[in-house]
Amino acid sequence: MIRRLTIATAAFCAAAGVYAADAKIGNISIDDIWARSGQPGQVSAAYMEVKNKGAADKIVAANCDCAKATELHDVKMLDGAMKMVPVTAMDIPANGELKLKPGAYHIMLIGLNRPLVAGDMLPIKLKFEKAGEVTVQAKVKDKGLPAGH
Ligand SMILES: [Cu+2]
Repeated sequence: MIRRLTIATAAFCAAAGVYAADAKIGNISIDDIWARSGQPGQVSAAYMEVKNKGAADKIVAANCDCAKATELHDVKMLDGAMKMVPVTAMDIPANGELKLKPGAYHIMLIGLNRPLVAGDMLPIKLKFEKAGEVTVQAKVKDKGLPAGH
């Protein structure tokens, strides 16, 4: 009976999206993790919200076995056009948050080796400078890649 109650409570919390972060490591929690759908040979991008309850940290690397290369990218205005630029790290302020979103920081998946289909959960390994490594599950959404993603 207690076990059944626990499961019901967990399901409620997950549905309400109140308590449970999608992933957690140390003082860092990660939510709203998603990636764009795509076909083999194409590129995709992943986005998420990173919240930090501790000292400043950084995302220093990401890796997905779904792609030939996984890079950290930012989007900047260059010569009047939005262009992606690779970065070596994404800063997460102390007691603050970092949002990876379209038109800003994103994780670039280059050269997909399999189709990414809406509804799939895609594992992506993140490496934080201080907090260490954690694998998150990105939900694939049926959104193509716009210019200046
Ligand atoms: Cu990019």
